[in-house]
Amino acid sequence: MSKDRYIAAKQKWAEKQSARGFTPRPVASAERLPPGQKLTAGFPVLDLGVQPEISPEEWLLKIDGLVAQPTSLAWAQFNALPQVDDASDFHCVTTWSKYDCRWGGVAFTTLYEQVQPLPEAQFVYFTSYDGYSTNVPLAQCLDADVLIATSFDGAPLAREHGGLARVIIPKLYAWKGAKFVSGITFLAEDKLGFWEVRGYSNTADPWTEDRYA
Ligand SMILES: Nc1nc2c(c(=O)[nH]1)N[C@H]1C(S)=C(S)[C@@H](COP(=O)(O)O)O[C@H]1N2
Ligand SMILES: [Mo]
Repeated sequence: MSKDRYIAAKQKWAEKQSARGFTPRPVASAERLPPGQKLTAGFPVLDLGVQPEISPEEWLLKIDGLVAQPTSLAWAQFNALPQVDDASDFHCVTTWSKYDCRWGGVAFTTLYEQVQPLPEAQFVYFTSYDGYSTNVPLAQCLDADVLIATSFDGAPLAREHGGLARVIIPKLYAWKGAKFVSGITFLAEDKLGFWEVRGYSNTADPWTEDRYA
């Protein structure tokens, strides 16, 4: 990411913070819609053809790999962690974008602090109840807008959109956010996920149309 883009992204984050509790400010679409994207009013569903039904009783989020305190969080334990809200834009590589998605859940950094990754941990590998996986450099997971979301628009996250819990990483194409998330593994070396081994870009920056490798 260029320095200018990095600064613009941070500035957008700061503006969002100051707008918390209010309707997000309208932003000119020329500055807001990444190149090659079209705005959608609806909310398309993309999955692998299965939407696993995991009850709150059986749901577990396993966090392991290069961490001092590996853990498996049950649904009640997960929901007892500090909760955050964030509104962000959502960009799918298939060229649709959705503005002002209001997510609620647990910040990635909260989990990070809990498991205490070792210094060697540089990459994160997410796994899901439907067999999906995706990978993201750890540094990109530590922005405050990266969430494990359990609500959308103030209601529990629908199963079709990844409930009980899904990962949201607003600055990357949406395939980098695992729906139905079941595991978070901290690694020293990068490990390609489901779409990354099938030719999707490993870096997935919507602003540079970094779609396919
Ligand atoms: N577990 C899982 N997560 C996934 C996917 C999937 O097939 N399985 N698809 C990805 C893709 S390509 C996109 S665009 C978004 C779609 O999220 P949505 O169905 O809520 O729009 O989820 C991402 N996360
Ligand atoms: Mo996608």
